[in-house]
Amino acid sequence: MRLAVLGLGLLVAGVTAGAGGGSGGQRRGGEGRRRLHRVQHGQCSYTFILPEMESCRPAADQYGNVNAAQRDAPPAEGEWSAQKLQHLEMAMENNTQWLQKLENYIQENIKSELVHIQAHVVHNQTANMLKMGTNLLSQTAEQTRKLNVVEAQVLNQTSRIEIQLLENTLSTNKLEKELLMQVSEISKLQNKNSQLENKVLVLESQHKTELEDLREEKQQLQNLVVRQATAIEALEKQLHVASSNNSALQRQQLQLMDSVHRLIGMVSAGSGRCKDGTTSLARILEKFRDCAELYRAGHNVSGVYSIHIDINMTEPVKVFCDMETSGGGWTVFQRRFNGSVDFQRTWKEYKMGFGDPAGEHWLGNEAVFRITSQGQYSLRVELKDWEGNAPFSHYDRFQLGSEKQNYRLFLRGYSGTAGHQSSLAPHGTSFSTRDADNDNCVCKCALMLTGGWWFDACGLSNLNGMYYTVGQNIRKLNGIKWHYFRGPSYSLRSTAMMIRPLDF
Ligand SMILES: *[C@@H]1O[C@H](CO)[C@@H](O)[C@H](O)[C@H]1NC(C)=O
Ligand SMILES: *[C@@H]1O[C@H](CO)[C@@H](O)[C@H](O)[C@H]1NC(C)=O
Ligand SMILES: *[C@@H]1O[C@H](CO)[C@@H](O)[C@H](O)[C@H]1NC(C)=O
Ligand SMILES: *[C@@H]1O[C@H](CO)[C@@H](O)[C@H](O)[C@H]1NC(C)=O
Ligand SMILES: *[C@@H]1O[C@H](CO)[C@@H](O)[C@H](O)[C@H]1NC(C)=O
Ligand SMILES: *[C@@H]1O[C@H](CO)[C@@H](O)[C@H](O)[C@H]1NC(C)=O
Ligand SMILES: CC(=O)N[C@H]1CO[C@H](CO)[C@@H](O)[C@@H]1O
Repeated sequence: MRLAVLGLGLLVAGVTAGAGGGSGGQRRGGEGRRRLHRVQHGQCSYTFILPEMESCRPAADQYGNVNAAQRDAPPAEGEWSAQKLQHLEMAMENNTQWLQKLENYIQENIKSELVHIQAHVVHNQTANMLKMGTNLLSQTAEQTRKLNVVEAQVLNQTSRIEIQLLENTLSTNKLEKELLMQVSEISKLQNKNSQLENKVLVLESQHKTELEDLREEKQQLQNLVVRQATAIEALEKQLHVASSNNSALQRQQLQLMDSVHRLIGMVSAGSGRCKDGTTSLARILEKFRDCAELYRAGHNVSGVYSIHIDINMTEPVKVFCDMETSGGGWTVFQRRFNGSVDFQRTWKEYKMGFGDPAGEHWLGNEAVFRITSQGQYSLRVELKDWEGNAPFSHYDRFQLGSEKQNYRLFLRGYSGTAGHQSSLAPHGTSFSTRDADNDNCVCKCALMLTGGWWFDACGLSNLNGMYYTVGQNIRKLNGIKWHYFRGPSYSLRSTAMMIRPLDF
C-alpha cells in the first residue's frame, strides 16, 4: 500500500513538471513574431513592449524574402527608396539581434530557475503526496483500529447474549423442574382432597343421622318447655298470692317486733333476774342503726324503713331510705317536693321531727345528732329546679352538735355540681327557728326567711323556706334557696338531705 501511494505521487509529479515546461516553450516561440513579448516565470509573467514602426508590412518577409521583394518591385521607385529600405533592414536586423540577445539572456536565466523550480515542485509534491499517503495510512490504521474495537464489542455483545441465553435456558430448566414438582404435589393434594371429600361425605351422612336425632330431641325439649311454661305460669300465680300474703306477714312481723320490744323494755325495767334472757332476745331481733345497715342486709328498694337510733331510744323511728342514689344506703332527714307539709315550725318540732316519712318530712335534729354521733357520716344534698336541672352537693364529713350546742353544724370536704362552692352555712353555725334566734345577725333570720335553718347572717341557703309553685318561684327571698345553684331569690322545686357512713 505504502509503495503504491509513493509511486502514484511520483507519477503525478512527473506529469505536472512536463506540462509546465511545454507551455513555457510554446509561449516563447509565439512571442518571437509579436510586438508584445511575454515571459512566464512561475507565477510571475514579464511583458516587453517593443517600438512599432509605421508601414512595416514588409517585415513579414525580412527573413530570407528581402531580395525577392526587391526583385519584384517596380524600378520606378528609385534609389531613395532602396536606401531607405536598406536602412530599415539594418534597423530591423539590429532590433532582431537585440531581441535575440535579450531572448538568450532571458532563456539562460529562466532555464536555471526552471530547473530549480521543477526540483522544488517535485519535492513539494512528493512531500505532499507522502504526507497525504501517511495521512491516508494513519487514517486507514485508525479505521482498522476502530473496526477492531467494534468487532470486539460485537463479539462481547454476542458472548454476553450467549451467556444470557445459557442462563435463560438454565432457569427455564429449573422452572420446568419446579413445575414438574408442583404438578406432582398438586396431584398428591388432589388425592388427599378426594380422600377428605370421602371423609366429609361419610361425616355428612353421620351428621345427618345425628341431626335427625337432635331434631327429635329438640322436639321433645320444646314439648317439655311448653309444659314447664304452663307450670311456671301456675307457679307465678301462686307466687303472686304468696307475696301478697308475704306483705301481710311483714306487717304482722313489724307489729310482732314492736310488741317484742315493748316486752323487752318491760322485762329490762323489771327485776334483774332475767338480764341474760333480754340481751339474747335483743340479739335475736335485728336492729338497724341507719339505712346503710338496712341496705347491707339486702334491702335495696327505696322506701320507708324502721331504724333504732340508740339503745335508749326503744321506740323505732320511721325513716325514708334512698337505696338508689349514688350507691344507695342514704338515711333521708329532709325531703320536700310539692309543698304539702308546712315547714313553719317551732324549735321543739324541728327537734323531734314532723311530716310524713313517705312524703315531705323532717326527721328531727335530735335524731340526726344521735345518728351522726355514732360514727363518721357524709351529707348529700339533692336539688331540682323548675327547669329540670338536678344537681347535688356533697360533704365528706357532716355532724350536728347536741341540743345544748344548738345543733350546730360541723362540715368538711365540699364537692358536687350545685355550685362551685358550698352554699351551706360555715362550720360552727347554730340552728335557729322563729322561737330560737341563734344566728349571727342583729335581725331574726328565721322570721325574715321563714323555717328553721343554720342561719348565719343570714347566709346563702335555706332549704326549709316557703314552698313556691312554678311561676311564683322567682324573686322570692324567703323561698327554698341554694345560692350557688340558682342565686339568692330563686325558690327550688324539690330538695332532699341525706346522710350515710363515710366508709359505706
Ligand atoms: C509546496 O506546496 C505548498 C502547497 O501546495 C506551498 O504552500 C509551498 O509554498 C510549496 N513549497 C515550495 C517550496 O514550492
Ligand atoms: C465486555 O464488556 C464489559 C463492559 O463493557 C467488560 O466488563 C467485559 O470484560 C467485556 N468482556 C469481554 C469478554 O470483552
Ligand atoms: C294466705 O293467707 C291466708 C290467711 O292469712 C291463708 O288462708 C292462705 O292459705 C294463704 N295463701 C297462701 C297461698 O299461702
Ligand atoms: C336487690 O336485691 C335482690 C335480692 O335481694 C336482687 O335480686 C336485685 O338484683 C337487687 N337489685 C338491685 C338494683 O341491686
Ligand atoms: C332513756 O330512757 C329513759 C326511760 O324511757 C328516759 O327517762 C331517759 O331520759 C332516756 N335518756 C335519753 C338520753 O334520752
Ligand atoms: C304531695 O305528695 C304526697 C306524697 O306523694 C301526696 O300524698 C300529696 O297529696 C301531695 N300533695 C300535693 C299538694 O300534691
Ligand atoms: C542603422 C543602425 O542603427 N545601425 C547600427 C547597428 O548597430 C551597430 C552597433 O551595434 C551600430 O554601430 C549601427 O550604427
